[in-house]
Amino acid sequence: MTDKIAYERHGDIAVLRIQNPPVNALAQAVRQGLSDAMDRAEADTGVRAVLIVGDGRAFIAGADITEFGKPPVTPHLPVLCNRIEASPLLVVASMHGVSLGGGLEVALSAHYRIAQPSARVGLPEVHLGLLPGAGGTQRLPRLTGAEPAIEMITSGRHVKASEALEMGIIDRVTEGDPREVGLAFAQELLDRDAPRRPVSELPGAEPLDWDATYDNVLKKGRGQISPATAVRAVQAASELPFDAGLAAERRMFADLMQTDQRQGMIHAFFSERAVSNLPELKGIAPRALNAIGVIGGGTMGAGIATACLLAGMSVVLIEMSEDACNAAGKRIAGNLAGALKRGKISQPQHDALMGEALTLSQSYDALSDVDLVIEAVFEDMSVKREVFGKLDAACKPGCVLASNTSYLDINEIAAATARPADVIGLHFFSPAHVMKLLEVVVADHTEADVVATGFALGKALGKVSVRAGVCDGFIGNRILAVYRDAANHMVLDGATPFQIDKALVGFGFAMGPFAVADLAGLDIGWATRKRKAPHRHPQERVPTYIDRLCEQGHFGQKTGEGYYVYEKGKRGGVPNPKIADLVAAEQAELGITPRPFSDEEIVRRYMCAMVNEAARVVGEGIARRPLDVDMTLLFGYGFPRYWGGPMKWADIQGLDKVLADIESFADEDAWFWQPAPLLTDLVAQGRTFDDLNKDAAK
Ligand code: HSC
Repeated sequence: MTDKIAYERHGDIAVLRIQNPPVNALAQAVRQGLSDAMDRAEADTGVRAVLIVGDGRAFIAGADITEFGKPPVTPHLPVLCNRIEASPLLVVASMHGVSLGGGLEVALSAHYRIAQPSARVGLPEVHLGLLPGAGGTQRLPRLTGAEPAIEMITSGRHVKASEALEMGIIDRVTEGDPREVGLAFAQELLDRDAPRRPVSELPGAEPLDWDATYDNVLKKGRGQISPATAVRAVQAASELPFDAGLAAERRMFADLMQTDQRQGMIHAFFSERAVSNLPELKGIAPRALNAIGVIGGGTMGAGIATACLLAGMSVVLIEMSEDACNAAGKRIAGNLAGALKRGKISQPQHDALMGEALTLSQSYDALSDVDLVIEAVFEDMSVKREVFGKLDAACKPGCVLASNTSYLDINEIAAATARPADVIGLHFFSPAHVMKLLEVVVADHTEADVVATGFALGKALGKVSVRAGVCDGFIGNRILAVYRDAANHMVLDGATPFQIDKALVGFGFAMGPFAVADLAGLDIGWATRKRKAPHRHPQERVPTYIDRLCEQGHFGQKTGEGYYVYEKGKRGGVPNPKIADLVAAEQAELGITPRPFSDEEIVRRYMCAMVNEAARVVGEGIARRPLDVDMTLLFGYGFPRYWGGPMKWADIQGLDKVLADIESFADEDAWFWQPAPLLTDLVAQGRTFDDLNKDAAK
């Protein structure tokens, strides 16, 4: 027996305690240990029941994800589950913390299940590009019926113990030590001669309209294939005998294991955890974060204030006039009302947040006690510098002074204070109380504990925080500017904005770049074009046809017209017929003969532009690792999770192919398509972006 399972006797009951911290993942040694312990219990004279329980914070968090992609090692989990279920002994699982994926599958192989009230169960394999592969798609529908099982498996959601009880997944919910309540339940079952109750012997699930269910789930997944495949596995649980259903599940699991989507999603899982794990911050304590100041109460400032209030911090928000203070208060109240409606907070919590936790003031003196202040005023260097001068005078020593600028130089902002070591960029994404990404922008003089405080704030607010260096646009907006340019070039050369949007939605983005521009407001891009015009490289191609719309006051969704025309009360828009003429006029002026683009070429050019600029961002140290770029694009820019991020996408395509594409595009526009030195180097060395992630983890 391995040391991952502790075996003990308690009267007629053998207790198998899983000991594989931190979350009892089902690594090979755990599987082997469980299998051996079942053998031992069955050979142990007098044993009539087995209790499986997890030590530490969870029952079992699932199969060991680090083993995926490597050759499978015996005993395989499906075999172990069948072995547990087939035992002549009565098997009971006592669950606490999470029982996820293979963890729930082990529990479903037991004959009875008891759980703590705080326990959660789920089959989240679809979030890894997989489906439950150890009988979950066959056993769960036999307990819950097909529809609830499909909902649970295709969403991957965690189900609370009380709901799992109602659904028939568990038999009892009892508070107490998991070992003790499990023993009492097992003894009770023995005392009343309860029968073994293998789930596999229950009748198969009811029939559904499987094709319609499959189509619905596929559509909802926007190109993600694992949830739709899981529908077919549940179909097998309805139509086939248990063993044949299990074999079908196994085949589908093995097929999904070979997909790019599985690679991308597992990369996303580990990167999401690695992104805020910076070696340079090991052992560095963050500063206090009890009271937060926010300068500016527009959409962004109010969103940041809302996020901080919801995280239990007190907030002092500064605006310039009484009217502006009132407007900011209204925005925050609106945001908090949304949180109340969604059940995130209770009415008394809501009232407390709008009451003593929030101070609205016109005076910087109100900031004298805050621990960290975030400036979210107009994007103008002189305005920002003036604000930071005032913050320097008003805030206590040690207070962290942060700017929410999207692209301005944090070093220049820091220089407006006498304490540049306390200055940092904290770039939130709108709406700040909803969007998950936070770029923590580290300037030349930023102190390490100030960086640690930025990450601590991100964690407290439930954000994915990414370290970025100073440059125009930091990681995300800098890369965005370049792939947007690639899209604009394609419009000049003959693709329509609508075809481009459609092709990118087909790739997995929730929206294409032109629909996003309409949503953000075309005035933003217009202002940026004007700002950049004086410094523009003569070879840069910048279309101006959309400026004609802006000049007429059409700024996208908010005015009802942009690339698309929006009818009041209707979701989404229809292509604006004016665009074709505007583009044609510009093409004529520039002497361009439009050519057709395939959807595949559109995606390829867009992605190559993104990867090339991302490689520059990593090469220059603006992002420390390729995974930092991946997480920025995933959590701030709607990049499809199942590709893992642009760098992972590039690795999957093969960096040599990406480079070859860039070089071929350079035949038409050598200035725009200059290959990033890091990309050229990696191809020359036969290495990948993921190799750089691994180097950084050493
Ligand atoms: C599965 O079960 C497949 C099966 O259906 C079939 C298999 C059949 C195979 C057949 C072959 C023939 N593995 O998130 P945290 C690590 S798929 C390895 O920070 P929290 C995590 O990386 C699996 N490691 O903590 C981190 O490491 P670090 C289905 C795992 O409290 C540490 O644990 N299960 C791991 O915020 C702490 O994690 C899932 O998808 C795993 N399964 O959240 C569950 N799970 O410290 C995935 C965690 O070095 N896990 N780690 O950074 C989670 O959702 C969350 O981690 C928890 C804990 C909610 C468990």
